[in-house]
Amino acid sequence: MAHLVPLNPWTAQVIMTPASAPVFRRQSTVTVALVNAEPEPIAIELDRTALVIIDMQRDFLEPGGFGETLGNDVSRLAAAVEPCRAVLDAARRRGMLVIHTREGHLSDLSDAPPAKVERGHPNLRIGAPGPMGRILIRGEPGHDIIPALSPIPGEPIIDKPGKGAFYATSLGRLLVDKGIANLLVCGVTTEVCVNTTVREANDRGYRCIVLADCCASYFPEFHTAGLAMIKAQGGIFGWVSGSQPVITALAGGT
Ligand code: C5J
Repeated sequence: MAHLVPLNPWTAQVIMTPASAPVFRRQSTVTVALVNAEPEPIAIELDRTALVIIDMQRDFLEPGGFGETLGNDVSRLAAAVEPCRAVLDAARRRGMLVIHTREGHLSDLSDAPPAKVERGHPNLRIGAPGPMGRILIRGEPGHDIIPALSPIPGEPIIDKPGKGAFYATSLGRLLVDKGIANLLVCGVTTEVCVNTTVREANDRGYRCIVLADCCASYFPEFHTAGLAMIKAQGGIFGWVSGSQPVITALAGGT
């Protein structure tokens, strides 16, 4: 069903996609989609939106990596992979900027603060040898993004030494250069690197939409709380949606 609704400054053209997600077009080439989210739906300019996939690395999702050395059940993160892949496919179809991040350190640990390295069992610390190479070290097999979500040529990969993707990286510059205003955020873990990145992005003025089923935690209660903290108080750090509303929004207006 298509309606003509006068929207100022948008044009009168409103297209209802099959899933009833309205897509508004402005007279320029800007396309705006309404994403169903909490605490409320949010309209985003798709051309000014990037998908950011946080740390979907073997070190966090597979046995023998950093996550497991910290005593976690890594199988808890598996549920996020398929929804994340579906959103990644939709973003690629749309031609949207897709950014992958990886947490990890230089092989000489010069970018790893002792306060971070010293935690955990001495034989299993960052830089120690493990079944997927040295733990959380760039270039080692465990540092790779899992095959299901492998970056393709042209998709930036941000290597970060911290939990937040802005700290000591080129992410901020990249987003400014690409004119990005909104971030669709997926990845692991919800309460650590996803939350830290969203908070950093929020302070820098980005609208962040976190896709709940595309994120996961070793602690289900932290996943729930992590999302609740983002969307509380009128969306104090951002919005929370899911893979399906975002896939619908990305499919609209083509
Ligand atoms: C953690 C991350 N949990 N990517 N890193 O240490 O969330």
